[in-house]
Parts: sequence; C-alpha cells; structure tokens
Amino acid sequence: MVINFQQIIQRIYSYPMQRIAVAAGTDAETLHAVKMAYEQKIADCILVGDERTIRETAEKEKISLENVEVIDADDPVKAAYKAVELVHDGKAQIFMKGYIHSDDFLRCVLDKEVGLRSGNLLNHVFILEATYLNRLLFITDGAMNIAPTLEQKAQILANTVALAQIFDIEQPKVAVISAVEVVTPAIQSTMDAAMLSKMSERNQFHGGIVDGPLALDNAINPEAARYKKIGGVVAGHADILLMPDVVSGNALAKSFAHITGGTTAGLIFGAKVPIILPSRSDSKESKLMGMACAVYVAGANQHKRVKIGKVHF
Ligand code: COD
Repeated sequence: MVINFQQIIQRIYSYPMQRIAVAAGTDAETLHAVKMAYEQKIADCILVGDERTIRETAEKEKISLENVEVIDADDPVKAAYKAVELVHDGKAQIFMKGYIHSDDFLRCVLDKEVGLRSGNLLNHVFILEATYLNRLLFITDGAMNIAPTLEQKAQILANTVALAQIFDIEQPKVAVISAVEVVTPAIQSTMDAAMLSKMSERNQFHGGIVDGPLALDNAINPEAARYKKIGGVVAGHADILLMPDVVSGNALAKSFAHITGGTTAGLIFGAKVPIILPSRSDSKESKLMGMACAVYVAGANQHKRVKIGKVHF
C-alpha cells in the first residue's frame, strides 16, 4: 500500500518516461514544477502557452527551459486546445492544467472532437499526503462534478475505488460524508449516503467498503468514532471521502493545503489518459506531486489495465 508521495516517485522510476502537455503553463509555480519533474526524471513536459510570458517568467525565476519544448499560443483557451490535441494525437501521454480556469480547461477535456472522453463519467480526486494519519486520503469531487446526483455519486465512487486500488489499497474504505452520522431527511447528503451504503452492500457498484453518512471527524479519526459509538470497519479508517458537492470537497482539500501546509495532488480520473488538475494557486510541490501521481497512474494502466466498474440500477 502506498502511504506517501515519495514512494510514488520511487515506483515510477521503473516506468517508461511519460510526456505531459501543459495547457497555459505560464506561471512561476508550474514552471518550477516542470523543471523539477525534468531534473528528478519524473516526466518530460511540453509547455503550451504565451511564449513571451513563459520565457519572461522563466528568466525572472531563474528557471532554465533548455530541455523543455515550448509551443506558442496567445491565450489560455487556445493553449488548452493545442495541448489537448497533442495528447489526443499521442504526442503526449498526460494532460495538465496550468494558468487557466478549471471550467475552460475541463470543457476542452470534454470536447467531442479533440477531447479525452472515454464514455465514463470523469471525476476529480484530491490525493492528500496525510502524514498524521499515515496514509493517503482520496477526496472527491472537489473540482469537476458540481452537484452530483445519486447515480453520479455512485459512479464517482466506482471510479475512485479503481484509482485507490492502483495505489495498492485493495479494499478501499469509503466514507460518504455529511455533517452528521444519522440519516436526517432535512440533509439530502445523509439520504444519499445511506442509499450508497445499501447499494454497495447489494453490489450495485464495484469494490470498496462503503459506509455513511459519516461526519469528517468520525470518518478519519478512530477516537472520534469510538466516542460517538459508531461501529463498522470504515468509521475512523476511511481511505476515500465522498463529499456532498464541489464546494465542500474543494474547501476540505484546500483547508488541508492552506491551513495545515499539507501537500495535495489533483487528478481527473476516468478519461482516456490521466489528467492533472491543480488549483492555479497550488505550490510547485503540489503540482509536481500531481505529475508524479499521473505518471504512476499512466504506468499502472500500461502494466495491469485498470478496470472501472459500472454502476447497476
Ligand atoms: N464526465 C463525463 N462527461 C461529462 C461530465 C463528466 N464529469 N460533465 C459533463 N460531461 C459531458 C456531458 O455529458 C455533455 O455531453 C457535455 O459534457 C456538456 O455537459 P454540460 O452541459 O454539463 O457542460 P458544461 O460545459 O456546462 O460543464 C462542464 C464543466 C466540467 C465545465 C462544469 O461541470 C464545471 O464548471 N465544473 C466545475 C469546474 C470548476 O470551476 N472547478 C473549480 C474548482 S478548481
């Protein structure tokens, strides 16, 4: 089982080198991450974006772009389309967001002609290096599906269980998060959580052990679960947190990064290739770890063909 980002970096050294096409890779943190990825042999990158801005930023930050290909595109959306085409045409294996709004970037991922759709629902997963808990935590969906329906939540769970299994968590424990741990008709997310738990018990979607509703404290902290007398194998030990909506998912992951100083990696999963979707304000370390995780997932795909389970209704 992978418990930190350093282990991921060690594992990808045995994988073939991957190329990442970076859409609007014009900002300092992205350029630092690209440089570190090259130096640490994590990945090669192609920067697509306003070339003048890229070169000026690199000079100001004293970053050498000697080994990095740069393709000029004068605005972020055009850059994203040029970059996704490189992936679509097999000239790069991974797609990454640079200094562009997430919705513009995602529309390009979903483009019917040059995008990276696979027929699956795509979802975003923040992978947190939760050193205090001594494991990786997978938080979904904090960046793509704004207000998922019950059906979409089930598919997001099936996707994320498959992702966690790539990280050698064979039977991921999934907590469906709400504000309370009792089914409360006034809080829709508790109702969805109860239904997802039952659907999981009835094998309506693949893998994982699902329980909910759980509140954040009793999902990840065994003491809190014991104190509130919540039994079961998931309470206190969750690997995956399914959040009620994009606002709560996004706020939880960003509070980890910006209040505790923790490192997160942001991926879109379920597309034809792994996609790195950090927040524009993420640190270079977070962006680099996103790259490492995406390379790891791409390598795992080539080695053992990852299977995403379908949801049955
Ligand atoms: N997986 C697969 N296909 C999808 C998905 C998905 N998650 N979402 C939409 N589609 C397909 C639809 O089936 C349809 O064919 C097409 O894409 C358009 O769907 P719409 O009309 O819902 O698409 P948009 O363009 O209005 O919205 C899609 C976005 C992903 C842009 C939107 O959901 C969004 O803005 N998400 C939040 C992005 C964001 O701002 N995140 C901020 C945090 S960093």
